[in-house]
Amino acid sequence: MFADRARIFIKSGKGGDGHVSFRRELYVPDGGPDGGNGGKGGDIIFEVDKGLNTLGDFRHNSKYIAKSGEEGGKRRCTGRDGEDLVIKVPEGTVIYDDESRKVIADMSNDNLREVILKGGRGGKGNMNYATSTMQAPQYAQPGQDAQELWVRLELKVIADVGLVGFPNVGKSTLLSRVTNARPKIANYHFTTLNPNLGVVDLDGGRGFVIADIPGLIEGASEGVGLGHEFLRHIERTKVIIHMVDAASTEGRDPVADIKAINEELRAYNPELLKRPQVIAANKIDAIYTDDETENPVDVIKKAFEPEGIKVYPISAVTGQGLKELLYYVRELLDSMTDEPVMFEKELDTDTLFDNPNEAFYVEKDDKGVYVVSGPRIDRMLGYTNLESEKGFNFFQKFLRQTGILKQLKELGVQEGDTVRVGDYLEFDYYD
Ligand SMILES: Nc1nc2c(ncn2[C@@H]2O[C@H](COP(=O)(O)OP(=O)(O)OP(=O)(O)O)[C@@H](O)[C@H]2O)c(=O)[nH]1
Ligand SMILES: [Mg+2]
Repeated sequence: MFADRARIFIKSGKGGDGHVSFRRELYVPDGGPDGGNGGKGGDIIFEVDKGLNTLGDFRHNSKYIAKSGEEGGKRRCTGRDGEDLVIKVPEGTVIYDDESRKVIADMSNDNLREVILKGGRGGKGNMNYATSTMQAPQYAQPGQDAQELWVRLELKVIADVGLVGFPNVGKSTLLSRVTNARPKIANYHFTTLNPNLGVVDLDGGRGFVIADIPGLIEGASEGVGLGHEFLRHIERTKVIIHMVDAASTEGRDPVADIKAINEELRAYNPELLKRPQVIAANKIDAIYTDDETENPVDVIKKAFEPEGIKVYPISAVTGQGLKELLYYVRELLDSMTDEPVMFEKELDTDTLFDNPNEAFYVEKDDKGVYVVSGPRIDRMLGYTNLESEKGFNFFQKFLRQTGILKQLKELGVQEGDTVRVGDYLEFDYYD
């Protein structure tokens, strides 16, 4: 079944707990602590599968949970890491946070694989906690919590050109005529129920992809007809072919139709109206005029060419005028950047799991080391990969936003002083 939207629950794996145990060997009295570390929980990873073209599978399964890390063992055994869960989606899938509706990731172009939720860090076993004063630590660190989130997936197909217009104006006929696609064509409204994609091959010019979507009608942006549901499929397109029945075979007024559809585009997303548009005045083979009536193509031209929108008279059935239309579309595409249209990340999931109510402490120990610790710090370290540039930037921002930097300064930190964050991370302080 074709589906271009889904709402699913995702959860990473919890970190395995650290273990508490002591060495017990024959002839070795008072063995030291040897409880191993817990394993890391599995990540939730989204990956593009170019063979997929629908989100239909998500209709059957809406919960995706990665494996937890295993508990550490005796004899310094580290628990096994939980397996990552890789969720395959079609190219062009945009992932939104369900609650805020912010974009988490756009799985298209170069972004073919992204970790969306990180598994919890494994807890440290008690082998890590022996000190000169504490020979038999009974404490091991618990594994870090999993992250969980409801997300919305929306497939926004990847096409250069979008084809819009009222039902029955001949959109699918054009697609079938100029591309390899074979969409359903019939003389009734809403023949097309799902978007169709087709590739145009042009002699002497680069080809491009056209998306044909179900017909729009007045009030579509409020849900009339098939609604504006399918407009998401032209959000990535760079040029819009606006098709109209110039012959008024159903008695409609082409100029009023074009205005009505543009109004729906604006209501859905004002950006759509900023895209270059070309009007395809279709069904010219069926236009009958006498001396009294003006040719409807001229009427359309008078109405829209002063606004800079070109009008191409065509017949999708006979093929008349198609070449000129397609070469003009190619020209428009060539005048624009090659940059693919992508949806920018608006929400870093890491920030969702930073809980400002959790405690943290900033203090100076007796050796002059500045120590930053507490549950909020442990949590942050668990989801931040300091080895990546992105993670490191996040870490710096975290230090600033939480007020940790300010507190360090108040305690008198100087350039070159040692700062320890959590149990293990140490660095020299530089402003
Ligand atoms: N005379 C004439 N008829 C056409 C032309 N183009 C399409 N038609 C007819 O118009 C009817 C509708 O064509 P479709 O291509 O299914 O229209 P559509 O815009 O995709 O319609 P929806 O999918 O319902 O929105 C069919 O009967 C076509 O044969 C044309 O250039 N001339
Ligand atoms: Mg159609």
